[in-house]
Amino acid sequence: MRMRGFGMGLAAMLAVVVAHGDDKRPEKDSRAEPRPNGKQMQPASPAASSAARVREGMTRISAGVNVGTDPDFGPYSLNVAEPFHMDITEVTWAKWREVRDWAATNGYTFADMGAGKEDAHPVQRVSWHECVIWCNARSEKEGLVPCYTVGAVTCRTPEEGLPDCSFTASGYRLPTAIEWEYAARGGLVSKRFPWGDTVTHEQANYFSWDGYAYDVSPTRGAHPKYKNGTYPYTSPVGAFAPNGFGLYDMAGNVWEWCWAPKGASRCIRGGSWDADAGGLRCGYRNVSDGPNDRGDYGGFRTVRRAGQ
Ligand SMILES: [Ca+2]
Repeated sequence: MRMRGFGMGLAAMLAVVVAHGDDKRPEKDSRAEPRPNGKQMQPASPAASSAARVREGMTRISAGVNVGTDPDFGPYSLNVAEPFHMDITEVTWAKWREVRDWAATNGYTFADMGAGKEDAHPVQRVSWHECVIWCNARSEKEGLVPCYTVGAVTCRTPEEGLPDCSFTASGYRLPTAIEWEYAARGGLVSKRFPWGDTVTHEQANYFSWDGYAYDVSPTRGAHPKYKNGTYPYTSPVGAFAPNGFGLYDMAGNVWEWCWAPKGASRCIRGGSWDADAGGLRCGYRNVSDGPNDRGDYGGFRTVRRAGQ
């Protein structure tokens, strides 16, 4: 498993995962639960009735259940009880700076400036804690109610401690791991990737090698279209075909942080330009307990409660 850049804590975690086989899940989830009523998932699709309330750059993900058997991780059950809106792309470097610059004059602080190759490429080198704070800043900037609080006070700096999340607030937040995977699968059931069971450089920005039978790319190594520029070899967001929900880069480009409450393991999902095909799988969870871990390979996208 080729993954780098999220600090010693994550490196140690990964070492354990690799030692026991890279298909072992480091945390429990709802997999292997009985299939509710024996029903298959109802494919989600944009709801025309609420389309007007979906903000630019987001799409509506309908509530539903995706139940199946992953080729590598086995039985799973992803139950999304409430519809939500999700950024169709990773947060870009330009969007990150726009909100961060506003935040800097409105009571927010960040431990690091983050980074990005170009405006339309994803932001990278952002920690989980900074992404949470950025979500709050984006909410306030757009007149929405921030989701994250520390002691009932809006979280605006890393020094305030780990936040709680209000899932009923109107603002932006990180997706839960269940929401992220449900969205990544894009309505397909029991598939390894958002589009099917094999991967090539035609479908995603990642590091290809012959270590996995399902990596059938005729080109190997870093993506040939994006490795000739300057480091890092990210691609502009949305450079590959979207999945069935209209979401781009749910596999590859940059890893994406997911929400986790205090005491739970945080995870980043979907692989990156430097990760191999194993990291790109919908069911793979890359775990990091450090809220301030950061790497050149990690970014995020946001979600909102639907109907706000
Ligand atoms: Ca991604």
